[in-house]
Amino acid sequence: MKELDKRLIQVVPSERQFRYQQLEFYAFIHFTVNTFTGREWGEGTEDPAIFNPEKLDARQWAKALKSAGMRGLILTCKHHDGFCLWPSRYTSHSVASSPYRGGKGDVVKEVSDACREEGLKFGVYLSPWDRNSPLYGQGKPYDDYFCNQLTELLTGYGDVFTVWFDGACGEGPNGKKQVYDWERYYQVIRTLQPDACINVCGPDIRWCGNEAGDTRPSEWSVVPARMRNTEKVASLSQQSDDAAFRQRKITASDRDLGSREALAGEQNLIWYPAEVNTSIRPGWFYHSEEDGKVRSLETLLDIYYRSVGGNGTFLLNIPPNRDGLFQENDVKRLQELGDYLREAFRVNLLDEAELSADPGEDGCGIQNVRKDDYEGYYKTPDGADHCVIEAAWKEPQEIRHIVLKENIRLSQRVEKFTAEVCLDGKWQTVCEGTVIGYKKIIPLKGVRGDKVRITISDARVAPTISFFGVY
Ligand code: FUL
Repeated sequence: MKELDKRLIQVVPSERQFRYQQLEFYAFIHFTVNTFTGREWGEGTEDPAIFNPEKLDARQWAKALKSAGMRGLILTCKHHDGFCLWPSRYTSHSVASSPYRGGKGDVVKEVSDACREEGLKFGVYLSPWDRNSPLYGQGKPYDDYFCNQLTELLTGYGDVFTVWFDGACGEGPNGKKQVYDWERYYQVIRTLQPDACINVCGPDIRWCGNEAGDTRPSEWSVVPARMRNTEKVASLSQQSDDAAFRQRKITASDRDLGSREALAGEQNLIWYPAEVNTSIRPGWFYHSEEDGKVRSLETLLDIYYRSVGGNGTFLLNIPPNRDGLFQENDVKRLQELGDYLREAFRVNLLDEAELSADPGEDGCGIQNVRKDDYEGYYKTPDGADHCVIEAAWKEPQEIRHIVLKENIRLSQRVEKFTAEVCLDGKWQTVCEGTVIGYKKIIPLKGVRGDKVRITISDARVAPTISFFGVY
């Protein structure tokens, strides 16, 4: 076991993965000809003349996303229908053939500019599956076409924080399937935007395995390298237009990706953190008949706690309507969510608490956990794989959230912990958990107490805590 632990903590995030994780919460924007046909997957035969979002205002999107506390946006620059939201030099199946801004429009430019103005990161979704391109299914000629499009997107619109590759691989217009040259696509991205993560069918960020917002109770970031299996992802996500698949719950067999038991026999391990992607509405694209089906504040909060607060990131889709605007129900919900989160995490009660830890420091004292950064952190001496951290107040406090973060620069180490709250000498367990990782949020229904105790009872080599918050 000890030898295994030593091997596990060697696996740490790359700089780009480390930065990505800290974005926590960001948006997906699904927008294309489907918005105008009412479909989820286009055929590739749509007339560009139907694309005319006359009131498109990317700043309205960016402002609404910021109001929710999001830090980035990923735009479907080309979905499976092959229609390009920018005037690509390599196809006429794009905004250039549409009436939008008299054929002079460029949605990718408008959106990336709005992101920069509002301080959001900008990312691209480019579907490898293209139901319009006559080159699709021909091998290298299509890969050339795809790399040319990638190059346009990665050189024309400033910094890109991610390229999001969905694995869907169906037939093209000539009935043929394409074998994607992933390594070549990755090379283009690494060369042109070395700081960008490549998600899902890529080496940096892992798809959590469903599109419903479901999460694993223990979501590990150190997993077997064979998780990076694009074929598996491809066959899974190909079914994603099927409602049953979207609602699919993670089954028992998918549950454990990274416990010691799951990793013991694995030679090749990687840092591959989970991203939870789901839509604020039933569909990825806008359908007016779903205006009444915007997910509730309660549901979104629950997904937020389980994703951002469950060692993952949260990619929430908000589809613009045919005018090119977010519908008012979505705007309202985003604002409510942001207001709730800002208020919930406004005052860290730990600022007023006395803080102690046993065992004491290893040059990395407990007082470091008061600041939410990675400069300082708490760590036990190597080999001390457990610890107790206690916060105490002079007066009882009303506690609604406990937040814990590991110093993931030193890998993910905590295997088991409990959180307890004490009132008048009586201890009450409020959480028994496994993974902390990047961040663990424990939502409470308002528990009164004058002490909070975190007991880490099992960890790989020696646990670290980089931040502790009580709200
Ligand atoms: C899936 C696609 O097929 C859906 O249309 C959507 O883009 C989703 C995010 O990925 O695999």
